Amino acid sequence: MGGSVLARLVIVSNRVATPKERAAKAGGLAVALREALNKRGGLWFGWSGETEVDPPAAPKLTKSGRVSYALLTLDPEEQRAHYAGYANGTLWPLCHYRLGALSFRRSDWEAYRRVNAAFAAALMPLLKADDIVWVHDYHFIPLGTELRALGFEGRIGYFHHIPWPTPEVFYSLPSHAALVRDLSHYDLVGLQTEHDVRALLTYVSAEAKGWIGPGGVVGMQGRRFRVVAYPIGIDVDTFARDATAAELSEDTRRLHASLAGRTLAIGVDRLDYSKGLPNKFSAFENLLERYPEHRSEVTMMQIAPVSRGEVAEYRALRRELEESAGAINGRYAEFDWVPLRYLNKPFPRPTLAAIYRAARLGLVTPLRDGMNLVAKEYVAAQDPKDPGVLVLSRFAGAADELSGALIVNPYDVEGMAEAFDLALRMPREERIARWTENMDKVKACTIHDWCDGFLADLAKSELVASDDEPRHVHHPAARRRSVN
Ligand code: ADQ
Repeated sequence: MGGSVLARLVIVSNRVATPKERAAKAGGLAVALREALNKRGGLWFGWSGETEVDPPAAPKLTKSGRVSYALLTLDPEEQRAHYAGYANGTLWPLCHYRLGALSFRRSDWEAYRRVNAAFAAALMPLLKADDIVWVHDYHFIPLGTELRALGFEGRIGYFHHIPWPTPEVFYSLPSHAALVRDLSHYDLVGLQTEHDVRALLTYVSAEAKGWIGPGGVVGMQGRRFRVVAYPIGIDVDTFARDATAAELSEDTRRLHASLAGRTLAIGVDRLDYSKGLPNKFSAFENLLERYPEHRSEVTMMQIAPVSRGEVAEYRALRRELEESAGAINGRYAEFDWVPLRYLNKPFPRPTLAAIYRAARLGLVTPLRDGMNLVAKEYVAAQDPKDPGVLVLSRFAGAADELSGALIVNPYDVEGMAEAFDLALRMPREERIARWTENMDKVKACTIHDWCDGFLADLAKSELVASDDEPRHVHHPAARRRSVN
């Protein structure tokens, strides 16, 4: 039953990178998805970024080359309840193990489902029977269910960009059973790491009384699907090229002039509580306190563009960080040295590449992260002859691959300060050995491999049965598919 790789691709994601978005601004993921769509011809469907009372039920259609775009406008209250409410007020903290920040309102959950139903109803008339549909992220977990209810029988895959929590955490969500039932309507569910896969499969067997076959095949409540880890990567060649080109750039010249020979430690994270920024600031302060030899010698730069400013937790975090940065600088700054540079704005990707390359330390210390692309970008941007050291939280998905990093526990502020000190003193041979180990991993799984791997597996998956009968594990096609 294997599908043709040439079937048209339909991508669904909350934000759509339309051609208007300048190439320098678009992230690696947007570029890779656009490439996949260009290769096969396709449709990119999502939210228009706009709200309007009584919005039209049909999306706005545009086309550029082989790619069509369909953008749906939402009612403002529905959009708030879907995005700030259930997606970012409930699912985001849940999946990042932050039960203290989790808020659950039935009205948000109902709006989340209604918005998914509206997206499915708007997409359905645009679909052809043999399209391959690839749904991205936690805003759209029920989309597969809704498309099936409208009669779509083609292949649908779902990729979850954030962690999948272990069952004990997941049970805190009142709607946990419905969400996993939603996953069962996809043919393929992709997660970032084997740890995430284990977490979901443990839930499936313990709570949903499903069976697990080889190759991540799952049978549950009359449906069958696969759960597989596809660690996301970056566009390593473009990033490394940008970083090399950046050596001669005006950005690099200005940066070095401002450092006046001091060592740079860099952090780049969306301003999000999952990224562990207060702990990172405290660890830097602890470094200056316990290792005075680094005072006036190291400058830390934290780039943290503001994100989800409409959610209360994010506004509180911003205030906390402003206070903390002010306190650290007030305590340690000299008339010619500011220890912590804290910036809230986004930068073009070539500028980011230049900053990564100039930094002797890359500080990636989230409390929890699906993968963390910054860790991989930092590695790709280094000068092979004189690379910097990556300090990486064990709770980032990237820690599974980047064994050459100094792995830290972000809850252990003093331990992190010790790792920063070790990194600052690390001899060049050890830096090269660790970087080589990391760079091999980054090259082994690029964003293109990730995209092609997921789509090849989705194209191979057996079409979903329209009835609810469980198909047997011993079905010959099932056996063929489960060997991989
Ligand atoms: P994010 O939580 O956004 O992604 P991350 O993987 O680090 O986290 O990706 C952030 C991207 O934004 C990086 O490419 C980075 O370069 C870029 N970026 C950050 N700050 C920037 C700035 N100031 N200017 C320009 N660009 C900036 C979610 C999950 C992650 C997962 C990704 C991909 O939370 O765990 O790795 O999706 O699946």
